[in-house]
Amino acid sequence: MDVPASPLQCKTYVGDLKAEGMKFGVVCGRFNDLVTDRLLDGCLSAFERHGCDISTNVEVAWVPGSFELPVVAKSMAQSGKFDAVVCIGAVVRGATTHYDEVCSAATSGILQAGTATGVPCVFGVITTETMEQAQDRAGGKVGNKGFEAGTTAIEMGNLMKELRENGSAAKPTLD
Ligand code: INI
Repeated sequence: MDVPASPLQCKTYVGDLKAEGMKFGVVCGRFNDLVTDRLLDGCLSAFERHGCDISTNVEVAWVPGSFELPVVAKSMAQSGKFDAVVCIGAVVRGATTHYDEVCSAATSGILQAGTATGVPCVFGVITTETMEQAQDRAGGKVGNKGFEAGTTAIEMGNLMKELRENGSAAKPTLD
């Protein structure tokens, strides 16, 4: 990966996209599973494309909806087994009156799971006005946001490892 130029030759860290030997947790919401199934496929193909053996190094947990993603993500992160955790969900405004609550609970909960543990917890939740827009982002005309979430997990997992080994980052908080 190209590393952006650093001013004054600072030490610079960028996570690479090699996933061989890395371990990932994935939490996937069943709500709107026509979409989340496709996002999960995209995420897993990103792991495979970058060298991860998904049959041994990836665990997938299904939850009812996006609201439930954070509790499982935090627990997976605290297990100490994973380099990163990906959260996958699809919140569609057309289908719900509590869109804003579900979005904000998922967003702040996933952020908190990552910052509290030091294990990257990736936001692979798409939030759209319509089901068509959601499908566009799940392998349709706007690409697959699950694939992007997978590559983000690889980059962030490698960055944290590199910072812990050669830079300045704390070990993950496991309790
Ligand atoms: N969960 C979603 O992931 N997407 C949605 O669009 C959605 N809607 O429409 O309500 C949704 N609701 C369920 C929610 O995530 C919880 O599972 C439920 O409230 C139980 O806690």
